[in-house]
Amino acid sequence: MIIVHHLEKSRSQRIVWLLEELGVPYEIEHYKRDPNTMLAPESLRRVHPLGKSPVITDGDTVVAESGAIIEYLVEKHGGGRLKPAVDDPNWLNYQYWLHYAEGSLMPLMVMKLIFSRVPKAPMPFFAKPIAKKISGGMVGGFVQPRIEEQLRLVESHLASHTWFAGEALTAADVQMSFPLQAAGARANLDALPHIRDFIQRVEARPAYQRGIERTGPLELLG
Ligand SMILES: N[C@@H](CCC(=O)N[C@@H](CS)C(=O)NCC(=O)O)C(=O)O
Repeated sequence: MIIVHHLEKSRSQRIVWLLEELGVPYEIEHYKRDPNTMLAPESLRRVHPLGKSPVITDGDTVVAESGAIIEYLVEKHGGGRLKPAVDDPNWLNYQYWLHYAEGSLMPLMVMKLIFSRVPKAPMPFFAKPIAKKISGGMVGGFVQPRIEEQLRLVESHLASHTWFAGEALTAADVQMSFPLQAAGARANLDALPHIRDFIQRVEARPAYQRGIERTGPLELLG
């Protein structure tokens, strides 16, 4: 039996969605973040040494890293579904977006989250304005313009593709869903209507809804 080790407020939600799309039986082990540090609990390190979510176990096999988990599930349990064949014109799009989500977009989004938390950390009162200035400068001068550039690329791709790899849902959409949902929760998407529509299409899928029933609604770190 596949077990999804699901950390609250995390990107493991999409693995549950993928399993629902594939119709593969699974169980969920729930983990709570430390309320002060927001880090995963130590118990997750007993599953995989990095203690990050998502991680799945399939019998004695442990698979960590969203992209690797998605490829594992699609290859082992997909029976050719949710992935274009290598000679399909959409295969390269599939590969690109599957890797892009965690390789390019998520690191910038995590960077923004971390910098925006710096001024909230405990520190002497006189250090706060300095911390605010440095972290604000990093977000405004470096991170945010790059996130916006990335989102413009995604928007222009979705303007001419229903799903990331063409007209049919693939696992690349599953991988891309989390950063776009996170972007949508933190910014107004009026200027990015194709991203907004993509998120709506994802969240309307019966398989996505079934996943949410088992994990609870998608919540994000503030
Ligand atoms: N690139 C990894 C990132 C994993 C990751 O950082 N997960 C976060 C949750 S969204 C986590 O476990 N954070 C808790 C911690 O670092 O203690 C993946 O996609 O699997």
